[in-house]
Amino acid sequence: MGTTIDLKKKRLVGRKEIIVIVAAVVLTTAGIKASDNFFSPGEAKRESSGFCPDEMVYITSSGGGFCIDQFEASPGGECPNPDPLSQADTRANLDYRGCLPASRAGTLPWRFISQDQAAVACAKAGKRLPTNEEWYAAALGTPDKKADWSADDCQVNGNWTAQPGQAGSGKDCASAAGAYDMIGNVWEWVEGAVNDGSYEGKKLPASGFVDSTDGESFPGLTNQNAPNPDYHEDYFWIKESGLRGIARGGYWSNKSDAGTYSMYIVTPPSFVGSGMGFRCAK
Ligand SMILES: [Ca+2]
Ligand SMILES: [Ca+2]
Repeated sequence: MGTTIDLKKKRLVGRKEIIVIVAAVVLTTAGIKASDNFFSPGEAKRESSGFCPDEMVYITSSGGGFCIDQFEASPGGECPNPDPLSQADTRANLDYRGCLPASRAGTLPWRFISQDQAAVACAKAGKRLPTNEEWYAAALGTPDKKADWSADDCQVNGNWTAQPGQAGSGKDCASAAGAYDMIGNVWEWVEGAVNDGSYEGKKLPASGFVDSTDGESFPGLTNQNAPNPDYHEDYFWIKESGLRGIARGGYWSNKSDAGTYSMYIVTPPSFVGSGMGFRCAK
């Protein structure tokens, strides 16, 4: 059986744009659509330089790759409340048509925003909250020190000049993909909720130090006795009754408990707080 694939591309590089023209895609193999081919992981990776908007970084994933904000989200320039200090401030921002979340170094993270409101904020920018797995993939490679935090490290011990600090303050707090502050500064809402201790039918372990993952970016095992250095001493908090939102990474005061494996599944999706923020994906 013959397969003919004729894929010609030209790149036109403008000021900030890379326009990829797929001149011809001819697939004669039954069952393979052109879109499947174009967005296969390898293909998407080759296009990564032009794949994501400037304020996002590209994450390789088995699902085909995606973009995530490089920084914790902050209220964009048109927002009436650049530093929300209450849920009412957040409501006013979301109700203002021109107010979109931004991803920029040197801005304060948008706090006092619930998980549900964070999803709205991302949608206004044509984005969405990252899934739990996407957030974890984007955080991989972030250096996670267990002591002696400096101003260049992730903020987990009040080690920047302000709490929370401006996004990107710690020059060494970047993941392998180049996303900043995935550990510390503010917790970050991700998509999804846990009901009575279970996520999509799977019972999650009790609160404790992380001892493994379950292959889906949740802890598979935890222990109540000792931090595990192989999991960067990260801690998993969960309330095993009721509906709980999911936040990741820790905040400015969690010390070594914070990290890429750390999760906070304690508050309902409606919760807002001073140490809880978000970032968007698309
Ligand atoms: Ca963070
Ligand atoms: Ca840690």
